[in-house]
Amino acid sequence: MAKDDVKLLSMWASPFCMRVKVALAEKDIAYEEILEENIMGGKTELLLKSNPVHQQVPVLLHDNKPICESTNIITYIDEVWPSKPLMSTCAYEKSRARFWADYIDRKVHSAGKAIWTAKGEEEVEAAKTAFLDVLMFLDGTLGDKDYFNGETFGFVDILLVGLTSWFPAYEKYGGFKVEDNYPKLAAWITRTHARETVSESLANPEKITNFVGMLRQMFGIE
Ligand SMILES: N[C@@H](CCC(=O)N[C@@H](CS)C(=O)NCC(=O)O)C(=O)O
Repeated sequence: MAKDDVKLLSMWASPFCMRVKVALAEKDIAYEEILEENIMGGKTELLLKSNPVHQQVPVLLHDNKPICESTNIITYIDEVWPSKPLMSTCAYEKSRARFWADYIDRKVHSAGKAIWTAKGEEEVEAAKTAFLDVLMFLDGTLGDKDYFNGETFGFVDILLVGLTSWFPAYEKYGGFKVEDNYPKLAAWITRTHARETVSESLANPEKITNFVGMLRQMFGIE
């Protein structure tokens, strides 16, 4: 059988790209990463052609066929390369995983962005409280388990772990620590970041925090 041709249109600081990279690493799929150098100032023809609707990374190109939207991409990866499944086969467990995937996708990145784009103490405080409220439900559903799926690192863990690469920036600009509020979730972050598939896929947190500082300057926040 011919080898799969897998490419990932990506951007180094994108938490959505990082989660796809974790999924590819978990499945041990070889791929070529094609970095968009200037996602804000000029997108490549390849990206515009591959994702004309949203014009965003990540895009997975599998044998030149584009697959867009990170959660959709990870679902696709799990279907096409079924060994080491990321999702349970139980319908109820699957529905729970999809529920939390949707919650993470709707809430986490936008609540985090509200922190670093907030202006003035009051706005920062409100954004911080709202972000911690979002984490409260994740901490609650994780409970005493090692991973969201139970004993094995899976779909929900992968969706969230990419986004955690920006948490140090939220903590810096929101003036809080996840571990002071949700030690179990903080322990999950430490546990998941220790996995090779994660550590090799996530960008350096300091570099991301500096990048966020640069965005704040660009947006006239500081
Ligand atoms: N819902 C999308 C979000 C992707 C996204 O926000 N990508 C950003 C980089 S983090 C992007 O391409 N931004 C450029 C733009 O929106 O023009 C997903 O899950 O893939």
